[in-house]
Amino acid sequence: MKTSSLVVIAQNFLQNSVIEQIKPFGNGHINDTYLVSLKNEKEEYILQKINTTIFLDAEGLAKNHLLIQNHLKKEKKGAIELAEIIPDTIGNYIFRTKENEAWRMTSRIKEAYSIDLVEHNWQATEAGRAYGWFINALEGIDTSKLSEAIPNFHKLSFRIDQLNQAIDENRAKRKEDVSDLLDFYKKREKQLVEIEEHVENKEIPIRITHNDTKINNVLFRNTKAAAVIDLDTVGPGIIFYDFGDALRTIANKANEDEKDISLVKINLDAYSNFSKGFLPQVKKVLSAKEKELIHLAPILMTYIMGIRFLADYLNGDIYYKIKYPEHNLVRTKVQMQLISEFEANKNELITIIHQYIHD
Ligand code: ADP
Ligand code: GN1
Ligand code: MG
Repeated sequence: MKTSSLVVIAQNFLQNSVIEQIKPFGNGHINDTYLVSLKNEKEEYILQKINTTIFLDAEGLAKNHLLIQNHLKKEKKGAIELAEIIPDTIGNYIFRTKENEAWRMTSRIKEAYSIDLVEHNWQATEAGRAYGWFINALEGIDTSKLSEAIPNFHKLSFRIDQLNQAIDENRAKRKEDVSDLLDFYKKREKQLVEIEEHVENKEIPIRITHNDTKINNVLFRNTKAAAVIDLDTVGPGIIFYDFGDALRTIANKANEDEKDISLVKINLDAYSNFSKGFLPQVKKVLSAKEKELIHLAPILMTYIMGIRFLADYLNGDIYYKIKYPEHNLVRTKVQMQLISEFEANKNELITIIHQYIHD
């Protein structure tokens, strides 16, 4: 994108400021994110082009953001920040260009940074504290006012249907490369889909959850979690989604897209430290069924992401941003290996979790 047109777009939100620089920022897979700095002003801003093939209702996202922002202002303890959404000149929270692109601006969380890999135990504990705080803080929000950005987002049976469709269509003619992966995922399908039955019969309750708790959606300041960002998917969900998806990136010693699969190893210390930060905050609300099955949450979420990357590879890379043709294949292989690691350490992981959910 040309900087000149970015400046024009940014100026719609910051009419009284002189823009000094706009540069690409962060490692998100969905939206286009830019950091905006100003002349003679310390405040910085985040400008994002919303991916409207994925998020069909950008204005709905902004409404959700405002609702969450206003609700959390009342929540004092924990002091985890959110990025404030900023209106444009005429008071809209989404600026539409002539081409109907959807842009939004938020405040940059001051002196904060994100990480893609956990290197210190405190990072895992702090991420757990932040995401656990977030779930508690969302309690009491009027759910009828919160629109579901992507329906069935973490519904496994829906994701399996999408994978099956991708296999049938074989659009990118890649099916033959992935038969081992398909066997691996097929074998685990039944046990994980059973979790849905417990949701349907309400043994596992629906709450408001973040639904995209990878490690780079927590921002740190010095050695503390400062903010939870990327609120696009906040909506109805189960605690397993947030606990599990966070551990998918936190308890992996390698990156989500590590090409050397031998480096994909479980980080037990990070698993334990995240659990220590997260579980004590939610244990009082966990049902008996949740306590019984929560150790499956990291496998469930790693599985869901694994088959989503795989389906996207089969579809010819139409959903996630990729940097090279095999990127989604690498990502799904990493998820597969991490699931094997979780399985191989099952008893130890259950022991860790029990330590934090039982008195
Ligand atoms: P995506 O949906 O594409 O993942 P995010 O909203 O997560 O987009 O933003 C991508 C990255 O940009 C984040 O991982 C983070 O590093 C950075 N970022 C986004 N918003 C902020 C913010 N308000 N303050 C500081 N950094 C941010
Ligand atoms: C996407 O937006 P980002 O990069 O934080 C995806 C998540 C996946 C993640 C995998 C809306 O998250 O569901 O877990 O990539 N978000 C959407 O890295 O699909
Ligand atoms: Mg993100």
